[in-house]
Parts: sequence; structure tokens; C-alpha cells
Amino acid sequence: MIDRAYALFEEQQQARGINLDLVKQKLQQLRIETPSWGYGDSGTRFKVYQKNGVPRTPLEKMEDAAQVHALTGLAPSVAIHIPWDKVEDYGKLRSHAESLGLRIGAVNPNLFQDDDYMLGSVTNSDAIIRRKATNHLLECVDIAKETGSRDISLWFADGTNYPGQGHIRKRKAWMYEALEELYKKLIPQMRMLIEYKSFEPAFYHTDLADWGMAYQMAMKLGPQAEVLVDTGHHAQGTNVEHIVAYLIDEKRLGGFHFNARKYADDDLIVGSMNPYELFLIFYQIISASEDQDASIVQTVNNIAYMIDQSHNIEQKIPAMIRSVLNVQTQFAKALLVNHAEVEAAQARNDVLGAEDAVRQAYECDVTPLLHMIREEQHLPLNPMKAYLEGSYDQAIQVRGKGGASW
Ligand code: AOS
Ligand code: ZN
Ligand code: ZN
Ligand code: ZN
Repeated sequence: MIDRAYALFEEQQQARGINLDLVKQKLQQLRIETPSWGYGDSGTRFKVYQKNGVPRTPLEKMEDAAQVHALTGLAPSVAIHIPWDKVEDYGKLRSHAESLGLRIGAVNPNLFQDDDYMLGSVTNSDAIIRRKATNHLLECVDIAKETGSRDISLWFADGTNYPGQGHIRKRKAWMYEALEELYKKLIPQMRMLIEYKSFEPAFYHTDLADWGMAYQMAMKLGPQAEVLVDTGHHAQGTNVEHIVAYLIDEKRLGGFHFNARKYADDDLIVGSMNPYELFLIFYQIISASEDQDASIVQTVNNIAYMIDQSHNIEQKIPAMIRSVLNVQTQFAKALLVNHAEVEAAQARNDVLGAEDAVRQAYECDVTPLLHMIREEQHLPLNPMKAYLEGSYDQAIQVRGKGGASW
């Protein structure tokens, strides 16, 4: 059955001029990092529902993440959040992850849960609080050394709620000061990824509100500072794939936080609301991966694909399986764009021809391709079904309620 479906798919793609060997090779290389906090309980400001079987410790979060990787072959690393994942011995956390076939990914400092940070962390007008916040950033570099992590992933809740509340330009200088201190502490193989967000929790101004501000900070800091695009952090209607292409071209796109949104930073399952946007993001990335300029190709190769979601009502592990599969599906579709065809249409100013060449790939059913890839890697053809039919979910019920919350 798989073979017959694949044979037909192969025939169709060959007719479209697609080299499937290359497509399969790129699909096999796709790696998506899952967030430790996505396995814990989370919610809204109204309620955090406690689910049965949620991991109680950072070690248990790794065990859940290992399930996602074992069934999909896509998610070999896990991002951690400090202090949510604070442990006595990070070497032990690392070896536990490694024993499960995982590695620790990005280290996320947390500068938004301490009462001291109500009016700002690194941008607080109180120098003592700024020092405390910056020290936490520096501590995260030490943790990253122990966990073997490459990236420090930075998101600041810093901002104000009312006009006049804060001195915007002073806060900008304080932000830079802290980032610079962190930058100087990075070892050569490390990067800092700067995330931006238009609003929330601050509703009047956010210190790093958009990609331009994050980019400018990164430019001033140096080549180890790059921008992180969280797909939910833009105003409605923003062309995210344009930002992606622009940052790649400037060699400053460091990574993604994938999630979906309907209204704002909803942190829903990636690909659940606007799969075409995700496809178009990958279309830009794959197009850049074929660039003549080796430094553009290198930028693309270093992009960290990370999930950043809050699973408020859904089962955590299945939600994460759904997420990485959704990313894989849109990535696979984007690999089917015939770039020569698009460029030929662009060259003759054939607007509809160019649009058609891109959309055609999106409209292809990639199920036979994904089944083939999974079969070749000895993975279950339907990882979600395999999880739901397996015994892991039953086994973790003994953890009870009241596990880790984000
Ligand atoms: C917050 O909106 C950001 O997306 C951050 O990446 C945050 O650190 C993450 O969502 C964990 O809370
Ligand atoms: Zn994020
Ligand atoms: Zn988000
Ligand atoms: Zn967010």
C-alpha cells in the first residue's frame, strides 16, 4: 500500500521536476526542539488546569520529551527554562537526557516571575534589580556550559503599561547594557537569540517590541547575537515570512519559536491555525538554502527550529507529537516548490504563474512521502496513533496531579 502510494507520488513529483532524493535527504535532517515547559501544566490568567500524569521534575519532562522523539524521530533536543528547570546538578540532567537519546537545547533565562521584576528586570529603574536580573543571565551561560547547550534564548517581559511610566530611552540603554554583559560572557561556540514581542504582559510599550529592535541590538552586540522569531509575536496581518527572508539575508536569523495563534500570542499547536503561513516561512528558508552565497546557506543551516507552546486544555505529549508532525508536513510541502519554475515566472513578470508554482507545492498531499520516510527510519507510520495505543500514557498516570507548571 505504502509502496503503491509512494510510486504514484514519485511519478507526480518527477513530472513536476522535483528531485525526491534531495527532498528525502532534507526531510531526514529536520530537527525540532521541544520546550520543557510544554510538558507541564499551563493555562491563562484565569485558570491553570492540573492534569493527571504531568511530569513532576525536570527529569520526568525529559522522559516525556523522549517519547516524542522516539515516535517521530524529529525532536532530539529539549529547551530548558531557568528556574523552572532548576536542578542541583545540571551534569546529571544532561546525562539523564543523553541516556534517553536526547540532548539539552536552548537555555531560557526567566526574568518575569520574580516579584522584583514587576516594573522591569534588566530595564528596571532600580540598579539593584537590574544587577540581579543581569546576574541571572550570566548564571544561564554557566548552566549552558554544563548542559552543553549552544543557545541562550532571551525573552524579556519588560515594558510599561501607561504613558510616562518609564523612561523609554533610559530603558533601551539598560537593556543594551545587560545584553552586552551577557554577550561578553558567551564562549565562541555559543549564541544569544533575542526574541521580540509586540505586547503582553506590558500593554503600553514593550522594550523589545519588534524584529527591528531585536535586530538592531544584535547588530550592535556582534555576530554571536541573532534574532529569534516567535510566530505568535506580531501584529495581525504581519508578513512573518518577509521578516524571515529579510533576517536570513542579513544573516541574523537565529531561530524560531513555532506556535499558532488566532488573535495574539495564543501559543496554540503550530500549524493548527494558519498552515499556509508556516509553509511560506519554510519556502523562504529553503529558497535561501540554495543561495550562491555560502554565508546565507550557513545561516540557514544554523537556524534553531523550536516549539514554544502552552498546552492548556490538551494532553501534553500528544499535543507535542501533533506539533512536530505539523512542522514536518509543512516543511515537506515546502521542499516540493520548484524554485526554477518560480524564478522563471518572476523573470517574465508572470504574477499568476509565480503564485501558482508556489501554491502547487502546498496543495500536494505529502502523506506517501512521510510514510516512506518513517518506514525507512523504522518509525511508526502514524506516531500519534502509536502513542495513544502504547503503554506510556497509562504508566505516567501514577504521577498523579499537581506536576510541574510553567
Ligand atoms: C513569551 O511570550 C515568549 O514567547 C517566551 O519565549 C517565553 O519565555 C516562553 O513562552 C516560556 O514562557
Ligand atoms: Zn517564545
Ligand atoms: Zn508565542
Ligand atoms: Zn510568546
